[in-house]
Amino acid sequence: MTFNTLSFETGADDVGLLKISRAKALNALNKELLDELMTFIEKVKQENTLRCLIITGEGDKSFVAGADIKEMQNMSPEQGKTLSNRGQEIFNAIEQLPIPVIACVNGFALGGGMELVLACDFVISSDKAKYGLPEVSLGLIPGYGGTQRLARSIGVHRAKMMTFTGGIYSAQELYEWGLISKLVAHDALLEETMKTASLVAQRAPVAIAKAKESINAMRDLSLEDGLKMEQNCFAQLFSTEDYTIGLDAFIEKKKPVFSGK
Ligand code: DAK
Repeated sequence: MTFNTLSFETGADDVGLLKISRAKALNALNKELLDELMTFIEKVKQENTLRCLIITGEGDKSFVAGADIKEMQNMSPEQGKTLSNRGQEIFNAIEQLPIPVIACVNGFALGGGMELVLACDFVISSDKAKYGLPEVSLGLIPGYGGTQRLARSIGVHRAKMMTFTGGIYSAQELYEWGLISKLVAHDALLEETMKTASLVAQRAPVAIAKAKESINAMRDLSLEDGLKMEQNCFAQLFSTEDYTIGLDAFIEKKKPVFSGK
């Protein structure tokens, strides 16, 4: 896959590394980038060869500095709605991928960049990264899911503080508030993220997909319905090849090599 605004490589254990690559604009999400991101996510889903996907930003300074502000000038409410719809569609597709997606946050994660982080399954962050939703400084609000996903991640009151101040918050704060799963020294970020991704990639893929489906559904279900959903996902795994491989390997004291079936 070749793109103008993304770069991609596959490494050991079928871990994919996607870099958002518009370094001259601090990796801001313009239309071309959003279109390429959607194409990329659709291909990942269709080809079904990756075991884990890492998303990071090119360069040393920025993950994604938001939606491209220069492209958002002079828009009508209809155009705003179309843009918001497109961004939400792409971030939903990331959230619903059957493989784990790790945000590897190497610098500024602002506006749409913070919303991209929120669509990922978990977050490994440089201790130098900075987070924020500055949209209200531009007379806007987050339009790619930020008003919905942030509160579900760090709680309503902190989400409102971040959104209403439009301020920039440190990685340490976001770690304490639970958004960041692992906080690492800036220079060790990629190596640490690769290690975690590699661990995830060696686990049973269908089991991970079912765990992701069940955890994601938790937000919209009562505990009772969520527990039923968990039961169904759990039960379905007993018909997989990986279940046999996993249990046999444990009993034979071997390392399981999962087939993903
Ligand atoms: N868009 C376009 N270009 C950007 C950009 C952005 N978000 N962020 C940075 N750049 C560009 C700068 O214009 C500059 O380009 P040149 O002037 O060199 O051509 C280059 O990147 C380097 O940036 P700086 O020179 O500003 O670098 P500094 O280190 O001085 O500052 C900064 C870094 C991240 C603090 C600063 O660049 C900054 O404040 N950037 C804007 C951050 C921001 O406000 N992000 C949120 C964008 S708003 C919606 C849908 C979506 C959204 C809202 C509504 N609906 C449809 C309703 C989402 C909105 C956003 O994400």
